Amino acid sequence: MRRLPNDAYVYATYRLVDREDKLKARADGIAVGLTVGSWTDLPAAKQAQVQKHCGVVERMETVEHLADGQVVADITIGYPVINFTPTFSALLTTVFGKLSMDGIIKLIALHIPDALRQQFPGPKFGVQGVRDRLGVHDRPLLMSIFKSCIGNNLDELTAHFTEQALGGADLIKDDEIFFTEAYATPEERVQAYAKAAERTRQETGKRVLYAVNLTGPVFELRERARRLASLGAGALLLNVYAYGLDVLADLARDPEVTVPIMAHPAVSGALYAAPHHGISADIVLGELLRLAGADIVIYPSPYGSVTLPREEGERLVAALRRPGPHKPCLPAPSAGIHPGLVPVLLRDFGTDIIVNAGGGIHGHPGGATAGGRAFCAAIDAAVRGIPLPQAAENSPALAQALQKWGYREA
Ligand code: 1AE
Repeated sequence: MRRLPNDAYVYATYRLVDREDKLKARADGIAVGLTVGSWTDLPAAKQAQVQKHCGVVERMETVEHLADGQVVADITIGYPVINFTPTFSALLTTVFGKLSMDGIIKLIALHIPDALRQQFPGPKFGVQGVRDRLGVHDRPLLMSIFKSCIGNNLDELTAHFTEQALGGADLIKDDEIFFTEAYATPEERVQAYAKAAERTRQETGKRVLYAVNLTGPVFELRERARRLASLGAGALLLNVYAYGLDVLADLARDPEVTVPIMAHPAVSGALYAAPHHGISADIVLGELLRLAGADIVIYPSPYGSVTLPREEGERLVAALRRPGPHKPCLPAPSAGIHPGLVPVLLRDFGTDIIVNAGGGIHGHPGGATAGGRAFCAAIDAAVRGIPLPQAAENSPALAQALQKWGYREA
């Protein structure tokens, strides 16, 4: 069979377990089975016009010999770009559809050539666009997560918003678990918080963006996203892996969705967390979310309550920033973050990040406003290379936070 040029293929690398003498047949089976063929010979698969759609085995490498005679191996398959439409349903079903159920196998690398990549939306705003909206370019951003939203009425929620805004947060986001509209609809929240944000701006001089949880039936999301943007939402929060990557992509493509989109990682652990199954975290939360158009990507940091190992987090962030046809996204390392962790977050992920905290703000002994101030002091100190205990001498809020949660120096 004649090979197409390299940039005419999507390359997927799988780490799998099999007998070494069976690897070649397994690789051929994947290349043909996920493109033009099946598990058995089909006459149609041999026809000339079909051949340009056939997958190719690019590489096979044994990584480890196991005691039972099997091996761990990496197999790279090239899938012709002409087989795809620019949708995640096409991409994922081809490279890891039924294959994801075929024994011990994990998708560990995915290379998409620019010709296909640029047909996906990518972020509309990216790092620069989000920073421009806030007018903040020289430090990490601070995001505060609403905690205890459910069961509060609009006045109570607005009071919580105001407390967070007064603490100095750049962004305030809904908790991803906030769905009920029994007490206040997203539309009501957006309008009430926009007024509250204007009031706090008079007091602090700081702009704050509210990221509203985009919820409801899937076919109503587009209209709702447009409406929330026009009512004054600062950003949209989307539980991407609950709704689907193509939902995010279609929102990102829509010119009337005029605000940044923040991807929450809810449910994604079911895809990436198993060591020998699923898809690597850097693909799930890095590569695919950027391709689909997330401006901000929330992911577990290496240090807090829900964690992702540091090397995996670094690979994920590299995928959000790698040069290519799409704008880079803002990483938001999250879960169990308190002010004492700010120096290590900056050390590992740089200053183009969002420091994102819920409990670390609301659990501050002085309340949410003091919690925000403690983070602002920690971010300022970390950017200037000042040890946190030294910075705490001038910030009672930071001193209280360090006393409660401790700290880690970079
Ligand atoms: C990785 C997701 C983190 C998240 O969704 C969340 O709500 C964190 O809250 P805290 O900061 O752990 O209280």
